[in-house]
Amino acid sequence: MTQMTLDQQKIRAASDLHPTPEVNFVYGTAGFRMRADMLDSVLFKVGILAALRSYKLNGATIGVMITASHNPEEDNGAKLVDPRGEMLEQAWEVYATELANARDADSILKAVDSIVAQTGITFDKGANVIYGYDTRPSCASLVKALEDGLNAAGAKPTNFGLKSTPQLHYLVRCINTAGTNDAYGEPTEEGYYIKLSEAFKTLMKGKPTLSPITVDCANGVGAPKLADFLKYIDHDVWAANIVNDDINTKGKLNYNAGADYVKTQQKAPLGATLAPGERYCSFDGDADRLVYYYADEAGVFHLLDGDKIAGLAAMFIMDLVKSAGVDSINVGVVQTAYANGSSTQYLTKQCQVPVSCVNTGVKHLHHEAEKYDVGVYFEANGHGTVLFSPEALNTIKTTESKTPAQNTALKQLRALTELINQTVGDALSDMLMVEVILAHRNWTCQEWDQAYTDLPNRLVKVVVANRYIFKTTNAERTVVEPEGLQAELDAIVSKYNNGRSFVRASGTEDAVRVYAEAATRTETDYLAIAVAQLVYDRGGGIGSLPSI
Ligand code: 16G
Ligand code: MG
Repeated sequence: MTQMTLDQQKIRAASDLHPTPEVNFVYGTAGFRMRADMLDSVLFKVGILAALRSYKLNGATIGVMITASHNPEEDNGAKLVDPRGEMLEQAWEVYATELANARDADSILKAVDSIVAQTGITFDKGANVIYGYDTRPSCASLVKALEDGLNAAGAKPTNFGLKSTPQLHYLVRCINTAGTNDAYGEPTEEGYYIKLSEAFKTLMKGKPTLSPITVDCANGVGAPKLADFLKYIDHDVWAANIVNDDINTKGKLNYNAGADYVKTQQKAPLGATLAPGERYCSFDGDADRLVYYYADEAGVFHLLDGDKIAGLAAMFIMDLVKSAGVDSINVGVVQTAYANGSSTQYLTKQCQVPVSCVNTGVKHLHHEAEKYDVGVYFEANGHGTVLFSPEALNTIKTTESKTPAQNTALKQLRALTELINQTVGDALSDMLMVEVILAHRNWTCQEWDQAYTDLPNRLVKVVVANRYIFKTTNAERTVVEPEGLQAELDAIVSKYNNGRSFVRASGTEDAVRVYAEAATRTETDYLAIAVAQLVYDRGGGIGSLPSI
C-alpha cells in the first residue's frame, strides 16, 4: 500500500538503534567512505535518503552500492545511483551530508522534513531502492543498517547481493528503462553478461584470437564476476587468466594488488610475473577502474593507464565512424589535469580530437562527455567509459549501408555501443573494449604504447593544517587561494623543460596533492619537491617535509 506521508514514529524508533558517532561525515567525490566501524548510522541514513530520492522521482528506482573501492579492507562506504545509472545529482550530496550529521532522532526528522520541503517531495508513488555490495566483511552488517533506513522510510527494498559497482549501475538503468524505447537491457546479472558477451562476440568475429590476458582482480568482487562472465565466451574466441581472486582470506582485498596499486606504484601486482610480450590488466576492488601493463624485452614494466585507454578508444571510434559512413558524429575526449601532457598533445595534435579538461571525479567527466556525440572520458587512474548521445545512437541505428564494408563497420559500431557500459566506468566492459581494439588492430601492448611516450610524472601528498584553504579554478589547474601562490608556482615551473605542476585539496584524504611532470625524471622529482615544499610552507605543513 502506498503511503501519503512518512511514518515519523518508525523513523524515530529505528534511528535509536543506529546512534550517530561524533564524526564529521561528508558525502564526497565517491559517496561516504571511511572505516567501516563508523558507518552504521551513515548506512541507516543512506537508506532514508535513497527512499526520499525515489519518492522525489515518483518512485523511480534508486541504487545504493556499498563499497570502498580500492581502500583497505577495514574501510567501507556507500554511494547512491540515480535512475539512469548515473551518480547522485550533486545538489543531493548536500542533503546526504546534512542527514549523516544529524545526531539524534529529532535532528534526523528535522533534516528529513527540510529535504522534503526543499525538494517538494510527494509520497503517493512510493519509493523503490535496489542495493548491492562488494566482498568486504563489513558489508553484511551495513546492509542491515541500510535496510533499517529503507524500511523506516517506507521504501520497497530489493537486495541484489554481491555486485561490482558498474553492475549495480547497469541494473538501475535497466529497471528504469524497461519497456521504453531506450530499454537498456535485461535487469539481471545474467542479462548483463549476455549483453556484453554477445556484443563482444560480434566485434571479435573474423579477428585474430589474442593470447590469453592475465587479469588481476585485487582479490575483490571483480574476480567472481569475471569468472562468471567467462562462462559466456568460448575459449577459442577469448581467454583470460584470473589472478588475485581470493575473496575469502581476510586482509587480501586490494593488498599490493589492483588498479590503484599498479598505477601509484608503477609496478606489477603481487601474484603476476610479467612475461615479455603478454598482456596484463588490473581491476580495482569494486571493478570500476582498469589499467593495462606489460614488460618489454628487457623485462622493464610499462603502464598503459586511463590516458592510454582514452587515446586507443578515441582513435578506434573515429576510424570506425568514418568506415561506417556516419562522419557527422563528432568524437571528443574528456580528461582531468592529471592526464599526462603527452596524452593531451597526442590527442589534440595528432588525432585532432577536441579535448576538454574538467575537475577530478567521475561525475564531472561524465557530464562533460555528454556534450559530445561520442564522449570518451577517462581519468589517468583508469576510471572511465565512452558515452554515445541519443542522436548518435539513432544515427548508428538507422543509417543504411551502401557497401559491404560500410555494413560491417555499422554492425561493429552498434555492437560497440552495447559493449560499452553507458552508465559508468566499468573495468570488465572497458577491458573487453580494449581487447576488441587490439584484436582489430592486431596490436600487442607494446604497439599500442607507441602512440606517445608519457612525460615522467610524480604525485606527492602534503599534509597541512587545513587543506581547504587551497582553492582552485580552471579545472584545478590554477590556484586562487592562498593568494599569490599561483605566481610562486609559475616561477618554479618555468625553470623546468616541459614543466607542469598543479596542487589541489584531495576529495578523499586529508591532504593536498601535488602533481608534477617535466621532460626528465630528475627534473620531475625536483619540480615535485619544490612545489610540495611551497605548499608545506604556505599551508602550515604537518609532520616531516615531503621528500622523494
Ligand atoms: C574518487 C573518484 C575518482 C577520483 C578520486 C580522486 C569517483 C567514483 N571516484 O575516488 O574519480 O579520481 O576520488 O581522489 O568519482 P582525490 O580527490 O583524493 O585525489
Ligand atoms: Mg573503484
